[in-house]
Amino acid sequence: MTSKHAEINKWVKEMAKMCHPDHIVWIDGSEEERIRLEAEAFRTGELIQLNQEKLPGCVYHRTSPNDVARTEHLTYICTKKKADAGPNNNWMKPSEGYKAASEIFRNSMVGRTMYVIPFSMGPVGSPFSKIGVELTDSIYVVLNMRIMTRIGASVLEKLGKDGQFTKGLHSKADLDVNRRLILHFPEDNTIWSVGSGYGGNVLLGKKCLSLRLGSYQGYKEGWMAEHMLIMGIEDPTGYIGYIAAAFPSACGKTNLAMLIPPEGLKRKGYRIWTVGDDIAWMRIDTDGTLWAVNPEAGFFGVAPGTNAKTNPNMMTSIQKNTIYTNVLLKMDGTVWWEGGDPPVPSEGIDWQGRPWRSDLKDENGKAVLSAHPNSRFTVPAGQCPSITNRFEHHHGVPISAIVFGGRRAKLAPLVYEAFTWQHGVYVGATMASERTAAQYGKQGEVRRDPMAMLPFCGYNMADYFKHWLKMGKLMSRSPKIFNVNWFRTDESGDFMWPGYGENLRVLEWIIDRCRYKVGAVETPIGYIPYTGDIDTTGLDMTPETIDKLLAIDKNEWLEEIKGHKEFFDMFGKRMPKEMLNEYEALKKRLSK
Ligand code: GTP
Ligand code: SPV
Ligand code: MN
Repeated sequence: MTSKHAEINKWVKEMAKMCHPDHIVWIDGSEEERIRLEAEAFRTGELIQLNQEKLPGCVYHRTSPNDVARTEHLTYICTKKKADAGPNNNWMKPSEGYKAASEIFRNSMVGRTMYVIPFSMGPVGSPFSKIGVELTDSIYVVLNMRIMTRIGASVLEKLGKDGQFTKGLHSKADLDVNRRLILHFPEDNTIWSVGSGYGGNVLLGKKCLSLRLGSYQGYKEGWMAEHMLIMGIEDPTGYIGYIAAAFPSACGKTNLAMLIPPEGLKRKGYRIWTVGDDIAWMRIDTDGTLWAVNPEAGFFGVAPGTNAKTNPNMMTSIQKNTIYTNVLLKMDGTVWWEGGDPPVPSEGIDWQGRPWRSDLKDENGKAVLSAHPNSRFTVPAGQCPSITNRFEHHHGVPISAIVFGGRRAKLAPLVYEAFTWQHGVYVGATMASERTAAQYGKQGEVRRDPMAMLPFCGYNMADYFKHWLKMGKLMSRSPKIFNVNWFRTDESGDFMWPGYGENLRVLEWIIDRCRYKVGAVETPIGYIPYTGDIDTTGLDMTPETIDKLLAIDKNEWLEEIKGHKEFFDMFGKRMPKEMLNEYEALKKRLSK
């Protein structure tokens, strides 16, 4: 089979000439096709079928042990000019990138099948959607793309004879970390990923297209591609306020997006609607306000820590039609992970395929993990009980508040509100968070991660800040901007805030601020709540603890902002002067 689209046909032929697959299969997205591909993957061991009585439609996959998270040091932006990629990205010249990767792609698919996956980010045919075609030698990738995006015949139909599309090429090659490259060519609308089989590296619609190429296109075309969840908060009057929130990888987006209100707030009449858990595309609509869509069709969520208490909606979602990656495989053909629902299984096969027992200790006497800390599940968004009925709507939802946040054991208060849009951009631009298992590198180390986009901004971040400032000016009414921190710890290192569903108590304040229903205390870093304005009904928490959660230590902040300046200085003259002005103003407020 080929398509009606001459450019696609020609490109598939060229890529096949380089990779040399035995067969080429065009993916149509049908149920029959899913069953056929799964059966083949069961035969080869690429997938294991799970207990179909307990987990109908669910399958299991292990990645190679050296291939369990995004590899940012092997991820490149290939633009003609180095300065266009910026100091925030690894850079290669496009010609060098193509050359280095071709050497790994060459003959990488001998003995394998190349699957051609036409996919749409956003509903097929919606004016705000983007189409891509991913070529891959992995059935696991095909089946994940089937859940995470809209794939198949309808997408090709939409492209017609000459529609625009992103060219994505992926091969597992030999899964050698020394022969792995994740390359983006924004100027060619092309992605080449080789040598990996891990989600964020290989599901090219997600981080590669929707964020790295997307952010670049948004900059050129006047919209925004962000690493944000989108959720609706329905208040007791039936009004739904929508927020978009950017937290770095594994910092709580999925959990927040589908939280279940704590008893007291539920009784008040609060209800949550999930729009997205990882990516937001936002644009200014004809009414002059900011609207957001989730371009994805599924969730690729972190397993550890997910249980019926922390995230009941997700536990309900993942009982069927789910792909589990790098979790514990139990003897009864079901799955488990650290922080999963009790009871802890006594034995199973761990994420590396080794026998595991709950009393197993490593050489240092520490419990051996059954699941990798970045183990994940892939699940259709439609299975989430709180999914919004606006999911397929091309307008998406109007955004009242933008929320930034990260993991900060110290310093950052539970919540604060920026004074203005420009100040809010500064708050986002100076975000920092402790590194998590979602990326390689030293865990727990605090690093700057502006707008949670450091690994995903496909162009010079100074230009990205400029773009944010400009978008604010173009809006007739811009969302208010907030910062939250669920991860502040006390003297003994325990989280002071209960988190998860209880986070709604903070969102209630945020929405009330957006509707001018509640006052606030002015501090040097922004507005914070009056202690009594955070509803703690039913929480075992004293006003003193709330005060501690909201405390701002001027000296610690003066120390912190030295890092802001250092970060900005990396961008030299390209850094917008508004950001430097905000820095000076903050310094002055803190020194008073
Ligand atoms: P990516 O998919 O990597 O972009 O991550 P994410 O931001 O969607 O993170 P996710 O919601 O999956 O949470 C990651 C980890 O943080 C999980 O282990 C959660 O259990 C934990 N977590 C989420 N929300 C909270 C919270 O409010 N408090 C605490 N203490 N932990 C949380
Ligand atoms: C993240 O790391 O931010 C994720 C998972 O959402 S991945 O798709 O692997 O990037
Ligand atoms: Mn993410």
